[in-house]
Amino acid sequence: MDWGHRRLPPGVIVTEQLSSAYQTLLSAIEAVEPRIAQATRDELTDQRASLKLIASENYASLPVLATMGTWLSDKYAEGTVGHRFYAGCQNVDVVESVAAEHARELFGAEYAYVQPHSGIDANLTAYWAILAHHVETPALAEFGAKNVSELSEADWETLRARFGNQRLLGMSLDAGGHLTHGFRPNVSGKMFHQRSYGTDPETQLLDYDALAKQAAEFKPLVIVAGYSAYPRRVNFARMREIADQVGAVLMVDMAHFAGLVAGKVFQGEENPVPWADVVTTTTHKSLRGPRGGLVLATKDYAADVDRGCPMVLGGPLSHVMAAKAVALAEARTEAFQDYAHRVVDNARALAEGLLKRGGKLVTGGTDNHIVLLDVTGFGLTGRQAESALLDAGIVTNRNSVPNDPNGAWYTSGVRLGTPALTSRGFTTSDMDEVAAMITDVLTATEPTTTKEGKPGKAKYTMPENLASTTQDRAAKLLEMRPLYPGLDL
Ligand code: DSN
Repeated sequence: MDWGHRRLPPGVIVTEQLSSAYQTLLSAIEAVEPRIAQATRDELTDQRASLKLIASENYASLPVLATMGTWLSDKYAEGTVGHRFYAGCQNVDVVESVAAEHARELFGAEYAYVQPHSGIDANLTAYWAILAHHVETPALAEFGAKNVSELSEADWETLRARFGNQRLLGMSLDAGGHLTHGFRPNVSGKMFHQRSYGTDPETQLLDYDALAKQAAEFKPLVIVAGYSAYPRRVNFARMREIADQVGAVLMVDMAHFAGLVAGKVFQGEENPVPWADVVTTTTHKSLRGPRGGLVLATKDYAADVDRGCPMVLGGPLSHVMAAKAVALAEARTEAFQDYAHRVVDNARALAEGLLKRGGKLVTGGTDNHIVLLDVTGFGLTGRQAESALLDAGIVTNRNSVPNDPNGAWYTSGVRLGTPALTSRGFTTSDMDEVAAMITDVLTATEPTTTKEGKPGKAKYTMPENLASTTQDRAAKLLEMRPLYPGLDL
């Protein structure tokens, strides 16, 4: 059946049979707990009716979603393929092997571990694998023990102190790094002595020479590359060189841009896999898979990564590993490569649309899937801009900009991303209209003033009808690019 969406990635197009299968499933849920069936239907309605610009979100295909809803969920399978702590894991072994095979072949990795339940879990697995490799294994040899249970109390205390003395260098939060890259509110900041690298104060771009200098002074065990809100590509060959100069492990968190690596937009020095020791990712962002994580590693780290469950992970989610396999199979197609390239074209079009209307962008533009709009030029905080846009049917998230004067709660920016709208089939000219809508809303939004007469940080006013007229503009675009066309719920 031709839905007029041949350029969408595979799996988005539904058949009538799949549509009636979903209707039947929702009726079965309704019979048990109607509020959950209703919330599930309402979520589809809301997702269909809003312009989703959250850079970390996407729409998984229906085969990916359907794969999560099975009895694979009912099996415990702690351990690894062929080496489980429970009996009867033969089918989970198939699921995990197929998912890992797709991950290795898609990304050209020596080893893939598909069990992490989320990005944080993937990073925790990676950190403990690195600590096991570089701290625990040498200590066991030194103390003449095969594993930690053989250590004397004194040797165990020595090892624990060594774990606590390791250093990590990651990108700062306001430059676009992630909480799990060593920040104190996250366990990674409690495990490691941490320092952050930022961006150049003028260009807001990564300054590799400054980073090399900082690494030489700090001498970290781990350098973490990767970002959640940096709108540019990273040269991982240069990151490798910096890590090698100080004997550090290079870990890359590609959660945001895994789809652009899979889709062969990021190649050569922009593809982290050939350069890093360990690469982590989520599977649900630009990769368009189920909510989850995975770790890629060189052969050297494979045995250490395999200890993720039960060291830091609970029993693997077999139904989600199955859905990862389906999503990774989709990502190995030419259609997915086309999708990934359109994600970047759309981000560039969104950036150009904002710039030509006077918007100020962190780094002056984008060359990945993220656009970081500095909203101070509109006289707003990120929080006000996020809320005003949401009123108008445009879903974004507020985000710090480098050296943000408004702090991490109010912020000075909104982060925009194109993976989700590109999955719906949005084109570059659609993105120009989205840029116009964002500019119109933010230009007309005013901060309310404090008692002292200064602009406040949280509240705002919008002209009457602006929200509804913008929602109408959004509806025109969204009707042309339906979500799950043919899914009649
Ligand atoms: N929450 C994700 C994001 O929005 O980028 C990162 O974990």
